[in-house]
Amino acid sequence: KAHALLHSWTLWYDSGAPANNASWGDNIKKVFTVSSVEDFWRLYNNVSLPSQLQTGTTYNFFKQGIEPKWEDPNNDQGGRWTIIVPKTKGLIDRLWLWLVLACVGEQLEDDQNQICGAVVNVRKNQDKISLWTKDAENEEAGLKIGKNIKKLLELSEAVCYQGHSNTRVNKYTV
Ligand code: M7G
Repeated sequence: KAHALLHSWTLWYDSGAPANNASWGDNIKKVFTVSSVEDFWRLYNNVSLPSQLQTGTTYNFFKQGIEPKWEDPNNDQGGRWTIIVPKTKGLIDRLWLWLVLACVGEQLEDDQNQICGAVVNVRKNQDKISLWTKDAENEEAGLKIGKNIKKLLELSEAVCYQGHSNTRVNKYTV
C-alpha cells in the first residue's frame, strides 16, 4: 500500500552549460514524478546527491504541472527564498533533503498553495538552495513560509526573499 502525497512533485535536472547558441533552460529535463512516500524514496535513493553533481548543474523539484522557470504562469508573479550554502562537507545534501522533505510533507504552509518548488544550484565556490513561491506580494503567507524554512532547516543566519522580476533586491528577510 502506497502512502499518497497531497501533491505530486517532479524532479527536473538541468545540466547547465548550454551549447553554442542554446539559451537558458534548454537543458532542463524531467527526471521523474512522485506521488507517494514510497515513490519519493525510490527517486531519492536512485539519484546523485547535490554534492555529487557537477558544478553548473541544478536540481528542480516542483509541483507537478509547474515548469521550473520564471515564465511559467505559476511563477511569473512569484519569487524565491534563497539560501547561499558554503561548501561545508555534507551541508548541501542535508539542507536539500530537509527542504524537499518539508515540501512533500507539507510542513511549510497550510493550504495557501503558495509553494511552487525547490531548487539546488551546484556552483563553484558556494551552492545555493531556494524555495519558489507563487505570489511575491503575499507578504503574510510569504513570511510564514520563510520562518518555517529557517526553523526546519535550522538556519542561524538571515534568510531573504527576492521577486523573480528583480532578483537583486531582497523583498523580505526573516
Ligand atoms: P540564477 O537562478 O540566479 O542562479 O540564474 P545561478 O546563477 O546560480 O544559475 C542566473 C541566470 O540564469 C539569470 O540571471 C538568468 O539569466 C538565467 N535564468 C535563471 N532562471 C531561474 C531563469 C528562468 O527561470 N528563466 C529565464 N529566462 N532565465 C533564467
